[in-house]
Amino acid sequence: MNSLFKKAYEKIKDSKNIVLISHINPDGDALGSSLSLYPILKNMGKKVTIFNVTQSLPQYLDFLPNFNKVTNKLPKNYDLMISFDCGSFDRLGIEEKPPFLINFDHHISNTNYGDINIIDPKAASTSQVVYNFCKVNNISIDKDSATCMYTALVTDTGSFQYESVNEKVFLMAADLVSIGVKPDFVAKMLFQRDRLSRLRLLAKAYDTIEMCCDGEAAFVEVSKEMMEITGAIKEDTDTIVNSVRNIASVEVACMLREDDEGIKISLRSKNFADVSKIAQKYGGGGHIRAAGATIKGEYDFDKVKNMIKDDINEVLKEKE
Ligand SMILES: [Mn+2]
Repeated sequence: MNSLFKKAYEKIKDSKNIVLISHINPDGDALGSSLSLYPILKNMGKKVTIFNVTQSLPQYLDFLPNFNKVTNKLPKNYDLMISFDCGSFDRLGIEEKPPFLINFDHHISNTNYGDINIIDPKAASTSQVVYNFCKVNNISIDKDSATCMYTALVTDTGSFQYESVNEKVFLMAADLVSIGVKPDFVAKMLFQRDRLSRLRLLAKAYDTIEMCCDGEAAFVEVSKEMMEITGAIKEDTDTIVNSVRNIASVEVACMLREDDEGIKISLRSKNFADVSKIAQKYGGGGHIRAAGATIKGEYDFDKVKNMIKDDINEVLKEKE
């Protein structure tokens, strides 16, 4: 890993015009880790574009330093692209292969689509991979970068609750706080700026919770109609599946959401089930405890539930 970090740094030093890119519909880790490198590369005198193909970026992340510099226009001439938190090339949402690509990620399912692939599935967030990259290369991290890295860490660990959280995660967080990150500020920005439309949507969605597999699994639905009635937006659906996973007896939670392409399934598990297996079966991906896929074609909620129920039963057998 250290030699890859050094190789990547040499490539960055040799480049002039750099594009930082993260996956479509970015989360806190995708945007946070890409934004964290921006001040560092600017300091090195590079021309930097922060690109994301998504039309409307998640508002809850608008406090991240340099958030307003994210653009969905790719520059014509650039010599290096660096991708963050993106498991496969198609999730970047660009057509042409970049001249050179460095791929920073922590998804075990990463397809190694870059010229340099720095994938650490043990990392709690991609921002931890970027942090390690900085440490190995003695790159100093300023407060803006630290705030982005910290936010990415908080969001990707469910506020330091997941199994990925270990001593290294807290040491990184402590180091970032010593640089000037204010954890209460980040927490207020992330969790205390809720929208009424989101709460209204939660009420409707929770009403659809259906238990199955002897209480070890649960489904929850989000229809287009619910979204319209409540005025909710897509990011309002983000935490629903986690809340369903939080039911005491539940090992696997599955949210089904209607969108233009079909029915999107989001899966979570608590202790042992590998839900990435289910997501992969339907062309998606993710982590052992959090994964997703889109089921295209003529499906309704009940059809998808019946299909997924068998898959859930399979992964529930993994116990012991
Ligand atoms: Mn991530």
